Amino acid sequence: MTDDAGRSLILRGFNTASSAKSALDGMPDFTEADLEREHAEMGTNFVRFLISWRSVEPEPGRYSQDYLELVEERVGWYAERGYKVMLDMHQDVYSGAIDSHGAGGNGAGALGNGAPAWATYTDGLPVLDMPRWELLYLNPGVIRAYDNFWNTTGRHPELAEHYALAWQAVAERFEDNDAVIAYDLMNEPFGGSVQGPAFEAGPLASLYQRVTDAIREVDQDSWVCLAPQAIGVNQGLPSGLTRIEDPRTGRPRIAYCPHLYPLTSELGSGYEGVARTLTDATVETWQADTVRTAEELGDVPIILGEFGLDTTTPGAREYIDRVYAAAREIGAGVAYWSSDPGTWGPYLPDGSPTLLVDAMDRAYPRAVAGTPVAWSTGPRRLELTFHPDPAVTAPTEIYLPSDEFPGDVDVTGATVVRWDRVSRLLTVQAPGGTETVSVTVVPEGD
Ligand code: IDC
Repeated sequence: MTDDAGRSLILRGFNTASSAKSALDGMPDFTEADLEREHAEMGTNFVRFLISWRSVEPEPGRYSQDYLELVEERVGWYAERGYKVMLDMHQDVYSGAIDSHGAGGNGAGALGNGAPAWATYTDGLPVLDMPRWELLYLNPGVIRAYDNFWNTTGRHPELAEHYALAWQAVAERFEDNDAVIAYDLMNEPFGGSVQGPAFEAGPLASLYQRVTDAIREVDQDSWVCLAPQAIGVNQGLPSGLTRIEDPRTGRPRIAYCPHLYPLTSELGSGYEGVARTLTDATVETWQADTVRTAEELGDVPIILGEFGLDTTTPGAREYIDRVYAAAREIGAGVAYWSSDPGTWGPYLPDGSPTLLVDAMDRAYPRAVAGTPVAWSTGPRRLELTFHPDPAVTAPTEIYLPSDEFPGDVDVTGATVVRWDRVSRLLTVQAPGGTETVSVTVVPEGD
């Protein structure tokens, strides 16, 4: 993905936040001061910001500008700090109207989140609470709600149309907002009674096409991000998602944004022993499958939309480093799940940091004046190789954390434009021409 100056973006940030799912106003429990702290302590440049269909379209055909106003206000906080935003139409287990009393509950016993109550049809089939939230998907009432949404039942062709038009209302609002660069069309799609490639190449691809077309009627430039079926693909199985046409003029702006949750870590095993071997195998196959699907979709950019774990499990730091390395190798952006306070997140409810803060606060190139070929970081070292794009005049931007780069820096392979020790941003200009550029940054005197 590129910014307005044509630079390739390397995106690092959080999902913000799970707390938005059940909030009355749909907003995450996350203040501008929280963002300020995140920015200062971890140098992130990206957020996967959770929005929901229920908040966008509270009644059929009525799009809440009050809600979009609140989203826009938060987007403004990110924009002020130079972040890029991906709006994620989140859902888990279909809808907040899914509760153990069937559809149409008042939300107090909500088991899911996402779709509005008026778009939730469980047809009276049972829904029972489960020991793990993921198992809620197996409820007959939940499966039926999806079958109605995808119109597998043949009774609700209107729901997909509503979904596409809800997205169009969002895109209309953010079309000229430079910070919002991407739309994640649906969090973790679930096919109800149609599963696997039959679902991904069928109803899911049709919905994605329909939503993409609706977005392009009002927004030509934002990236449209496609997620695969979550079950299986999150755990490293291949996706059967097929290509979506982008009706915009110029190069397509489609991206692929899978998640990664190896079964071993999901079930609470530490990243050690046999579990570590299995997790490594999962990460490797996930990486290869992700690249293959991105090629299938038209050689599109990749964003790892979610990965995360309880940072107190043994080996958590190594696992996090392992996933960032995997993402780096395939040139993928990353949004960690999630910024919510707790042991999965960067801060505990009392505000004290977890090991994630240090794991996240690492050197990375943020915006590259050309096409990145490879980059890597060692302790107190960053190396970046790229093919410069002579049409891009803006400098290459590199983030350097304070613990490894406390003072001045030595740069080889490019000229320093500016090193700002407060924002931790180094900007460099490559020599002119189209020769491959290799930049190395180390602390001065190393
Ligand atoms: C989880 C939240 C948890 C909540 C659950 C259901 O952390 O508090 O009870 O959702 O709403 C995903 C989902 C993401 C999950 C996350 C972690 O996209 O919404 O958040 N996860 O379980 N897929 C795999 C993992």
